[in-house]
Amino acid sequence: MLLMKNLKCGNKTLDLSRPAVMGILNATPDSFSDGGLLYSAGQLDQSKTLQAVESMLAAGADIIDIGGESTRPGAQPVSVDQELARVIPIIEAVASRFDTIISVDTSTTQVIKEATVAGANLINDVRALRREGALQAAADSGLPLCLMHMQNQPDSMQQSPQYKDVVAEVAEFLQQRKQACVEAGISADKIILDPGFGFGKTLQHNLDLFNGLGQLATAGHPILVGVSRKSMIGEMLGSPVDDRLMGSVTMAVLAAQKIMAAQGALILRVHDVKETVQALSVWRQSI
Ligand code: 7PM
Repeated sequence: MLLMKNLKCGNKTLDLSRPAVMGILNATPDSFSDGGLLYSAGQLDQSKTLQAVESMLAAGADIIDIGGESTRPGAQPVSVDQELARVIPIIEAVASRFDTIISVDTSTTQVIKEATVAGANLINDVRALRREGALQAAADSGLPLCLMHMQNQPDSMQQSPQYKDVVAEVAEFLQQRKQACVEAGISADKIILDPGFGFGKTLQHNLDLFNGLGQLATAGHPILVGVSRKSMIGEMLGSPVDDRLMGSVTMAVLAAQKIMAAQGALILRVHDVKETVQALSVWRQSI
């Protein structure tokens, strides 16, 4: 397949001739590393939220990923209404104030539909559009989408993840979901693939997948990598979630190197935009 250097995201275009950075905006009160940061007195604080977006954009983020469902193991499930109430006003506020690509981190059909109207430019689904109606809603949106691999469900995925060949199985799953998208009328050049680091994987599975990134990229789709502050880094360093910055940035640069060697395109989903952008800038100028 032809190498894609630009990704059309609604009325915006994402330059993928170099690694793109997706900054995480967490609209949940309970995420594992930054949940509740944007809350005041139990309510999402609009001015804190817009400030967080502004600072990620100033630091060089290409995309802002807005999510209202915590996929943390054991997290409280959110109702559709709750998820809508968390993300739609933020998408509207960000779309009206900033010229950036807005990604919506959701698996919920109604959220996909309303987010598209509110101004989202990309759909990021950790369940790879497997919920009822999600595939059709994504197809109707006309937006690009990220399909992520997850073994089991968030509440059980870390109990005892098992694979015979993790790289082959994840690649096969993503290929099948891509096929389902194409059959639903979504053009292949709108599809981003993501191995889903930490979603039903042991440290060894995550490392095998990380080393297999080049293989995954050979399908010709942009690859999204989310390792920022995850427990795989915590396990390697023996460090808690507030002490994983250097490990996260190191893995971001290594992912860039691997994807470049495979002539692929990369999107990095990160909490620490400034540090990641700086590291990538130094990496790019030194190669
Ligand atoms: C608990 C577990 C809390 C995992 C939060 C997370 C990804 C994503 C997330 C990813 C794509 C986090 C994750 N991770 N979307 N959404 N890829 N495409 O660390 O790796 O933010 S949530």
